[in-house]
Amino acid sequence: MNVRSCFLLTASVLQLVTAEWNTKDYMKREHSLIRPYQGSGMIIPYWDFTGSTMVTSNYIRITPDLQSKQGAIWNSVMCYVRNWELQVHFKVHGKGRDLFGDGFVIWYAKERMQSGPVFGNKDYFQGLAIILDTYSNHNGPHNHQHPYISAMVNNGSLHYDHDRDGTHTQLSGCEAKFRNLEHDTHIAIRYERDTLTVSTDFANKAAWKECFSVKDIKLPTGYYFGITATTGDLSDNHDILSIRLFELDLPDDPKDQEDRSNILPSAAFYEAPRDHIDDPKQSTLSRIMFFILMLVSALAIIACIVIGIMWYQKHQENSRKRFY
Ligand SMILES: [Ca+2]
Repeated sequence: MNVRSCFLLTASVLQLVTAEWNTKDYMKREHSLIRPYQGSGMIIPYWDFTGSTMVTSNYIRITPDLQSKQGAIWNSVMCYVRNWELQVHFKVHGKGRDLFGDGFVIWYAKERMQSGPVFGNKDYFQGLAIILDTYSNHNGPHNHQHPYISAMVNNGSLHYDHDRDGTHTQLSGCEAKFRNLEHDTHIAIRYERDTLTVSTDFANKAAWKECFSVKDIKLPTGYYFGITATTGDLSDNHDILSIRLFELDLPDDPKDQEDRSNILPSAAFYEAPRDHIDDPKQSTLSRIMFFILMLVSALAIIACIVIGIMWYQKHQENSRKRFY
């Protein structure tokens, strides 16, 4: 047994001892990505990659630490697991000490391999996005620091607003310093009986810390897992070391039998307070109403003054007539 295999064995024993998740949870190989990544040649079983993505024997680099890069890796098998936990081992690192970006997103989406403006994926997507945003685009008053982890559920009608860092469409979020760390960084996305819980292990403690939890999230079955990342003027290496999907071992519940293949993704609760963008029609309408009201008031005041002056002049004339 060489040093490396001894280390790996120790690491897996440690993982078994320290793991918080149910050991009966079953890892689904067809939705997971673990070393060695490659099958024969450049093919990764069950996964496709695009853009700047580069596969090495130790990690999958979605973007290098260079400007204007965009990459993606997508699972090629639709997921029909109803209650699951996705664990991603990643590393975001780069030369930049104060300036870096843009971040990466872990997706559970209807459509795959469609590049676009949302961290390398299409906008108006259908599904769930767990956004690990390292760069703050928001110039207005901040309610959080970056890097920031947030969740967005979209039925295809919502736009991800980069200029506001998606704050008005986020379900919840937490600040998280996961960049340029020496130790391993992990994130767990758990979807159990319509509750979405995001936890992190960034403190090198081999224990999960809850970032946020949101109830009443309805996600269809038959979507794809994927990870996309982008760099712009600022950059970072966005590396993925492993992706593990576990089917949760839960007590039987008849609700799990309900057909979820044709529903639209939905969320019952959105985060408050958050930055709102008013509906432009309403805003224009209220501005017009306000203007009309002001105009009517001004006209009424002018009319009163004119009538007053006329009455005064008439009164003066009458007085003069009386005296002369
Ligand atoms: Ca951002």
